Amino acid sequence: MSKTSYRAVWISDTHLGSRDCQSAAINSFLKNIKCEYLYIVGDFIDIWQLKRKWHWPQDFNNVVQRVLKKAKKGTRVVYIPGNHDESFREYAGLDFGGVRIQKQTVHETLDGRKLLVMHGDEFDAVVQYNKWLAVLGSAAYDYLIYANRIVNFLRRRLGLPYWSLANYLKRKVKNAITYIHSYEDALIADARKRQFNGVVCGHIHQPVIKEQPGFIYCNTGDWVENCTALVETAEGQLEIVRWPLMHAKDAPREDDQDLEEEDEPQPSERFAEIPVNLAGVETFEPAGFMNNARPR
Ligand SMILES: [Mn+2]
Repeated sequence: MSKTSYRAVWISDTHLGSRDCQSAAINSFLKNIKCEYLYIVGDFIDIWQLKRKWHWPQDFNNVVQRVLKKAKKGTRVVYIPGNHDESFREYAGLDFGGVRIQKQTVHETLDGRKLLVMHGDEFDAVVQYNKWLAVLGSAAYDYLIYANRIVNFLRRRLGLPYWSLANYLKRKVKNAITYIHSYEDALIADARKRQFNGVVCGHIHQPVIKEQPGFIYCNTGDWVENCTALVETAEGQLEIVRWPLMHAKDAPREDDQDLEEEDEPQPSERFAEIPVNLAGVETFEPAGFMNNARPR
């Protein structure tokens, strides 16, 4: 399969570390695209979830590897931490394997528009109707997603396609709609005031492109419910790409073969010659680590 080329790609809210991350879908998406710029717009790794319960299957590693591989092959990768991975904000300005960490950034489109790129949780305090947001970052949202999983397990048994309970509620609950609109308005007002021609954000898991005279608001969506990305095509068009949801169990096994073809040094070669002095260093049982146990 040949890869689709884009000028720029924005993904956010992948929530690696959460059981609800659609890792097969994001892997497949990253495998099948090429881009000059890749922006990871926050909540890439869900540190909140990892602290509660350690969950890190190989599939999550593959997502990280695909990002690093793109950086290695020349894609300019910028990682903007969100609220679920806010500890990375401390490293703003640093480069990790070609991945630049920044709190916010600016993307210039092919036609010269300047877009402010940010996760968007910065506006949690500003938005008045923040009930839904309180839900989004809380245990209640986890229960909602859990209920979503059960509903869809049953639907799959019945041969029905995926259906998002969370999206359904967001559309139906008046508070949620009011919240979403206030959130969008707050970001638009701020970016306009700062003379940007548009804003790209994530955070509320609502993929959308809204055009106003002289301004564009883009929300990349997420990889928990929607499996969406924002792209700038080679011609400079901004579009939302909806990737088909793939259940990890059904995803083809050979899907990750391409990652294993890398001529990376084997771990034994890489670490063999490094002299280590473990004096004063707290060590842990390697067996526990190998079993994917939660690090202390
Ligand atoms: Mn967020």
